[in-house]
Amino acid sequence: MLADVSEMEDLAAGAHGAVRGRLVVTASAMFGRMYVTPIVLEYLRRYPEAEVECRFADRIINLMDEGIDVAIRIGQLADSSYQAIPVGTVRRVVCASPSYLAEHGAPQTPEDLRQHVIVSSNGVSTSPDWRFTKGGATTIVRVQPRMTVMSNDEAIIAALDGFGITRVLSYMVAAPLSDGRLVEVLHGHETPTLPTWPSGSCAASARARNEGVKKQDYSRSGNSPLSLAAILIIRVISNTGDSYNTPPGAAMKLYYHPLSGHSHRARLFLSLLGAQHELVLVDLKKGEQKSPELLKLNRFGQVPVLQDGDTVVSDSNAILIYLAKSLGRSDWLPENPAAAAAVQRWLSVAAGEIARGPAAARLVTVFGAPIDADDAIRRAHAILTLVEQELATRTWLAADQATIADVALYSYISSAPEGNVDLSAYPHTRQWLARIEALPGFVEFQKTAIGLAA
Ligand SMILES: N[C@@H](CCC(=O)N[C@@H](CS)C(=O)NCC(=O)O)C(=O)O
Repeated sequence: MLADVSEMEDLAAGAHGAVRGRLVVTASAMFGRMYVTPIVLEYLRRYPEAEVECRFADRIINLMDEGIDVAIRIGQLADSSYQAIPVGTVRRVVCASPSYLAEHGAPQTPEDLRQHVIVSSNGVSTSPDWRFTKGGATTIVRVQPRMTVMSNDEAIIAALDGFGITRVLSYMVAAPLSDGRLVEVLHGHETPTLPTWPSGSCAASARARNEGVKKQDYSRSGNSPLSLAAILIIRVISNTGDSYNTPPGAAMKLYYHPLSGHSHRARLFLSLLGAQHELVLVDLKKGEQKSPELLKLNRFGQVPVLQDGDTVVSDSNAILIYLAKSLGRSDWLPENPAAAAAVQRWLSVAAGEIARGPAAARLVTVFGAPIDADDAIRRAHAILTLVEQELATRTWLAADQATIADVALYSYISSAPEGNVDLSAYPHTRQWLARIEALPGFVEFQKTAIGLAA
């Protein structure tokens, strides 16, 4: 694939000719910054006599009038004098932070948006009408924004801050959606997709002639608008296609709740693996885990549930096993019988002593569960004493490196103080928690200021 890309780039740039002259490139502000700038920099480094002017802005630019040679356009094209190749689609995404959703609940229907705090970005559209389709039917909701901003960056900052719900384009929030800082809402209510096109102008060759570049040189040089457009097309597809162009439903989905430690266990592992996934919020307070849709996925009526294409896996430890096996990560789940047994030993502890100890104690304080708190706290200290003894002589629970055993125990031990389980007598365990938190890709378990954590 890489060889193909390089060959096509050579072809596009005219492998044997000098590449010189100036090209004017336009794209929307965020797309330009995220995807086009790195490619332009590489192009300029590769061809020292080429110049590129980048005009990245969230406004309608008339390509002819403003002398644009190469444009990356998202949306329908009007200019027929430009040669354009669609490279994919982006979606509008309605999203909010887990903290906003924990406080306000998630909208279930587009109409529910009227009861929510809306942050509207004029960067995506100035219309107050948000359009959704479900089963062929279109719903248009007129939103009443509490905050209106000019650019998408500001809308995303407000959403990340937990202020409200916003609507932006999928590529703009691909990273916070995949690492869980934002969560998409209104699944099943699709927003219209928009095509993405890089295009090159034929008019640019006339302009190049006016600037004294001989046509012959120009065509030999390879520095035609189409050459950069071709490179952009190739790179946009090969480098970034997945991050903004993933069709809805293609990524793994984790049905979860931000205050569920079992959900965090699965989410933490997805993040440590760097596995692309979508988080689907299941509102436990509203009992959504018992809805027919969720019961179809997991008849136990609980989160987390992982959906990977046709494969559905419920139970947090089962999800850890599935991910490690399906992604071939024997570093996290060793193949060797004794090492695999050592990992399983701790998965059993996670589903047994940990669930009945620190997890149960926290259920009392965070969810008001009718459980004997003293008994749960006593059980928590019993297992923490064993874990502490184990970690006094080793860095990780089951092997010389972190394994899914460590992932399985992390969430409920780190949040134990929320259930009035004091961790101060367990220094080795606290150092182990810090080691997990320092792992690349670590994602925090949402804290609740309750119990000893208040
Ligand atoms: N063994 C399951 C336990 C999952 C579990 O207890 N999930 C809780 C949230 S932490 C849940 O969905 N509770 C809601 C219910 O049972 O109705 C696992 O490891 O995933």
